[in-house]
Amino acid sequence: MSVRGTVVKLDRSLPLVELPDGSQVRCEHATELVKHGEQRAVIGDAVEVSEPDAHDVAVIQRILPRATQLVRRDPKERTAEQVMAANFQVVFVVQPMNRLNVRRLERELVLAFETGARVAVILTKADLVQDADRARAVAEVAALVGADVPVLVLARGSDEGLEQVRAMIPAGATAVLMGQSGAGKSTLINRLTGQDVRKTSEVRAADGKGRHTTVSRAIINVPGGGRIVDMPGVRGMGLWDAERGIAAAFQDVEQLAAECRFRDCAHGSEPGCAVQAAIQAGTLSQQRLDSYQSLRAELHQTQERLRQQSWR
Ligand SMILES: Nc1nc2c(ncn2[C@@H]2O[C@H](COP(=O)(O)OP(=O)(O)O)[C@@H](O)[C@H]2O)c(=O)[nH]1
Ligand SMILES: [Mg+2]
Ligand SMILES: [Zn+2]
Repeated sequence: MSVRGTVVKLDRSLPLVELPDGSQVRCEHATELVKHGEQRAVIGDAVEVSEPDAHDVAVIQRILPRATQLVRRDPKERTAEQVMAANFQVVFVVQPMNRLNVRRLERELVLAFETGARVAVILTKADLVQDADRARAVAEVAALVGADVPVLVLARGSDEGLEQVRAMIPAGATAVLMGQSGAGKSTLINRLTGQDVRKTSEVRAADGKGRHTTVSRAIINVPGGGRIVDMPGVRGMGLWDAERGIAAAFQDVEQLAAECRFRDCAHGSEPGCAVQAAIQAGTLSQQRLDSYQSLRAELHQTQERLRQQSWR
């Protein structure tokens, strides 16, 4: 006998799986799953588990196909992917407005778009910047993400933005929070739940980074709404399979590139390069082209390593 469940918590001990009756059980992986190349359940996975044993531990027999997944390159291994979360409908990319990092945002957007889920950007800490800087940051990000991606703003001491976040996580939906430590992810979850369900940490003044207080990944219920996943400890965000993500995050560049005279234009000094023409005209920044090309190069490198590995 087995039952369906959802992985709702991952920490240093066994995955916690929520069963249809609402109870939760610690689970081990069936040896068949782990034997052939580390098939482990991730947060959000739908799984089939056996009845718990006398020690209240059940066994994950099967991981069901994932509707969506967030994947990065395994930071410890150059040619392995790492799935970080599964079966969510929304990805929130969170950045603090007082330390907006556009290059990082571009990378996060590639990873977010690659999932195929809806994407929104949340700019936190609006209370820490002047109104003019705030308007500039929102405009800059809105231009970067395009019209289809909402840009929401959060500030301490104000409820603005919070309802918009809530509206994107209706009952039945699951959202994933992506963003550097210190960005305000745990704070947002606490505000959504009205409880201190996640530990927050002071950021270091020097670099604005938070200490990693939370090590567990968990799905948290939003009262009156859906669920949200806090993903702490995400330092490296290397690209794995990200063709679609890059295409979505850099639509502007790719649209221009489609108009270059040569199909394989490197957007350098080729004649008839629409990308260079846009840079000359000031409608595309050199920095954005640089990001695009370096993310593509990173992806290419990963694919190349994978090819070499499978050759051996
Ligand atoms: N001023 C201000 N501080 C914030 C805001 N959101 C989060 N913080 C602070 O930023 C620090 C890091 O927040 P935390 O939620 O732990 O970030 P996380 O690492 O992304 O989970 C904490 O000291 C929070 O109190 C905000 O909107 N305004
Ligand atoms: Mg946190
Ligand atoms: Zn070109």
